[in-house]
Amino acid sequence: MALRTILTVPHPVLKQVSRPVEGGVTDEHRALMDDMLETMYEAPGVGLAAVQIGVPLRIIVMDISAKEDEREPRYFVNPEITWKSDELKSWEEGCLSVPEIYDDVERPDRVKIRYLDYNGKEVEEEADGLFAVCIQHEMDHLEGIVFLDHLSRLKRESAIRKVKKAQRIEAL
Ligand code: K1U
Ligand code: ZN
Repeated sequence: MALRTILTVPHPVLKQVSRPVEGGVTDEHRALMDDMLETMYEAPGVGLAAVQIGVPLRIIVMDISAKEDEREPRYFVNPEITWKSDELKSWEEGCLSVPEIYDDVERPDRVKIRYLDYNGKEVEEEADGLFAVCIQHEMDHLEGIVFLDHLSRLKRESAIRKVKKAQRIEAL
């Protein structure tokens, strides 16, 4: 396993639409998911899309258990949302590609999803709470969308300026 670099806004790769995994989940995809998970835990974060480490494939890893000693990693290959609740909920979101910036985003409260797991098995399940927020946030990444795109232009531009400034200071 290896730690990968997480791209930050406004990196152009974060705007790419990720391509589906074709021909099933292979050892190569599993090695990528292992690296993604290690990178996510180290950051630390609760989710990560492959495009955030510069690989525009429809793969997401997640662990919303919030217990360091009892990890519950989850893997989503080619995820699809098959149903969204009409009820919306606002949640304060963060993003490893937009460090130190948090803001409220309104999304469907519950969603049903279909995906392939780590072993390539098809799974269908319903997500609510942080799981619903996180899977929708990560699936946005697969479409080249970051949570800032749900905010006003003023907030988005201010956030990007802050991230760029922090990077300039870090590089000194
Ligand atoms: O960059 C990402 O896509 C990951 C992001 C996922 C997310 C979190 C909260 C709401 C929506 C989406 C993060 O993990 S941000 C960091 C974070 O939430 C966290 C960090 C340490 C402990 C617990 C949470
Ligand atoms: Zn994110």
